[in-house]
Amino acid sequence: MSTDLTIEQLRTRAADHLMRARARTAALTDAVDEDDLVRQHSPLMSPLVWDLAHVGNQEELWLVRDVGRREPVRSDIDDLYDAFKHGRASRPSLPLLGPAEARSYVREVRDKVLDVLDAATLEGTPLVQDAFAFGMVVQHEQQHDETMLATHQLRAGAPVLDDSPPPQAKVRPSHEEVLVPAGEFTMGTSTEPWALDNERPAHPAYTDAFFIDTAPVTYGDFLHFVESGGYTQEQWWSPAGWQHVQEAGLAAPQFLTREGDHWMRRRFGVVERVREDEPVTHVCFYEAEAYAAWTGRRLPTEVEWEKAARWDPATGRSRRYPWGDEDPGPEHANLGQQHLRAAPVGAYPAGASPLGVHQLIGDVWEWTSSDFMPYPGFAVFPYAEYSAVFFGPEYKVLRGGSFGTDAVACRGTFRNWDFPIRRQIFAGFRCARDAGAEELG
Ligand code: AVJ
Ligand code: FE
Repeated sequence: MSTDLTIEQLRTRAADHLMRARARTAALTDAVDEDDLVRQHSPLMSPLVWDLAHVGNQEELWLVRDVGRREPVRSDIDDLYDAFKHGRASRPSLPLLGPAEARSYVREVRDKVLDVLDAATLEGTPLVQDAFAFGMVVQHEQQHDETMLATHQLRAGAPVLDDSPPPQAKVRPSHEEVLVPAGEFTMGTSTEPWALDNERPAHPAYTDAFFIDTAPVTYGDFLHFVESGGYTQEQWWSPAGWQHVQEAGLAAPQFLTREGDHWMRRRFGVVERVREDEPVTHVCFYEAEAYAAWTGRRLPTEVEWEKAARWDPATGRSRRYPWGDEDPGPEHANLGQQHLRAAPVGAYPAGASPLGVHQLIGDVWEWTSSDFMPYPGFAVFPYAEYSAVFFGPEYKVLRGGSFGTDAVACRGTFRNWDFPIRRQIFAGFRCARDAGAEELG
């Protein structure tokens, strides 16, 4: 999204994004029968029908009531769809709207929102400036679409989603790792109109020199660690990680099983051989950390990740994306649920950063070693429950988006976070290491 759109272009842009998000929500919820919509597929996830009405309720709160100053559509259900009032595990026992009611609710809200959008000035207050509130609601719906996609992955039963293969590898990235020199760069943003509060403001950030992998760690790489007994060797694990791997009985990435002499993977209902050159997916932070230690390396910090993704050594500027300032296209990155898996390493040479780091955007969310903390100068906007209440050491930052992340909810500055034990999300990682003095010449 560029800032120099006219008000009418902005209105069209917001309407297009609303429509695209809703088409995806509809596809994810129409793909299964009513029983599957109301059922809980995992205690970690809401029933799909909760996500559906929750998306509509957030849209009603922000766009119908707040921006539009219209009468509520259904204030009686606000409490049911407040994520802070009821944890995911308890949601199936709530008196939720049924599938037909939820569908008509989101339709009614959307009709009103399109009226509000037609009439909105889209300037004047920070909430409507550059159609921010519409952008925020679109991102919220796309984030829940990714969450619903994770529910689909957890769901038992026959495949129901379109599964088109990702592009093949076109190149082998020429180095396993690249050197990022010491120095400051600009992290975060003060200009990206739809950036969320935790991405702001732009500020100088310093790193020492470090090496970072040119590609995410693949299944082939990771399974060497598994097969060498890594999950039973305490020395690779942090104390918290070692405790977790034992308590949870982890032995391999989620959804993998050993069959004879090869590994099989269940992926959206399809059971297939693991692809060695595909980024490892569905590992928790502790598994990522242990693998990195086994190779004598570590996870990148969040600052290192963003510097590798955005810093342009030729100009000293930070780009919007690794490839430049253009919005993501299909040649740059595997985003938007176009494919139901990460693409093999080397599939997106056009998306590489100036330093030659590939696939930072799309494919898999990448665990960083950093806690989710506010940037210097952070200000809550427009509500504390998006980011601020989550700041602290319990959450680790993930970067870059996955094949299930829509481009509108994925920027070079975008920050995601989760508990270090979570692995139902589409998460992998890449490794980094300090640059020793001898390598700096
Ligand atoms: C930013 C992905 C961690 O799903 O919990 C959805 C996004 N916030 N509804 C989440 C979100 C409120 C959030 N993450
Ligand atoms: Fe939400």
